[in-house]
Amino acid sequence: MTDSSIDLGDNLVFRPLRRDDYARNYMGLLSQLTEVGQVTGEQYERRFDMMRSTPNTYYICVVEDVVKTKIVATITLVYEQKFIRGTSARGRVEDLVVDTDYRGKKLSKLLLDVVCQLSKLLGCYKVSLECKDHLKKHYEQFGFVAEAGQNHLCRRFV
Ligand code: 16G
Repeated sequence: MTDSSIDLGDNLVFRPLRRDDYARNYMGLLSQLTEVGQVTGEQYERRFDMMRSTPNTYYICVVEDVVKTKIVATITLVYEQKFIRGTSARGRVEDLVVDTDYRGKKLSKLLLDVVCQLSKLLGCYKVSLECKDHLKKHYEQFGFVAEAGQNHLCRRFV
C-alpha cells in the first residue's frame, strides 16, 4: 500500500487512480456509467499522462478490491479556475460510479465526502454535478441542491 492509500477494511482500499489501473478494470467500471468505446491500454496511459501534465486540475480517486485486484468505485473532481467571484474556482464532480456488486457499502457517500472536502480545501466556492434524472434524489441526500434557475445540482461553500 502506498502512503496515499487508505485501508477501508473489507479488502477495500481508497487511493488516487494509477497509471496501471487499466489492468484493474478501470474502463470496465466506467462502462457501468456510460458508453466507453474501444479504449486500449496505450490510449488509457496517454490520457492519464495528459491529465497528469495538467497540474492541479484532475483529481481521480478510486476504491480497489485488493483481493480481486479490481477497481470497484471511482470519482473525478475537476478543479475549474474562474475569473468570477474574485478569481475563485468551481469543483465539478464527474464520472462517479460504484460497481453494482459493491453498492450498499456507502462508497458513493465516501467518495462525495472526500471530493467536497477537497473542493473546500482548494478554495472552490461550490462543487457541482450533472446526472441522469433518476439519480437526482440520490445526490440530494448528500446535500446537493437543484437550485431554481440552475441546470445542475450543487453544494455551495460561500
Ligand atoms: C453522468 C456523470 C457524468 C458523466 C456522464 C456520462 C456524475 C455525477 N455524472 O452525468 O460525470 O460524464 O454521466 O454520460 O457522475 P454521457 O456519456 O451520456 O455523457
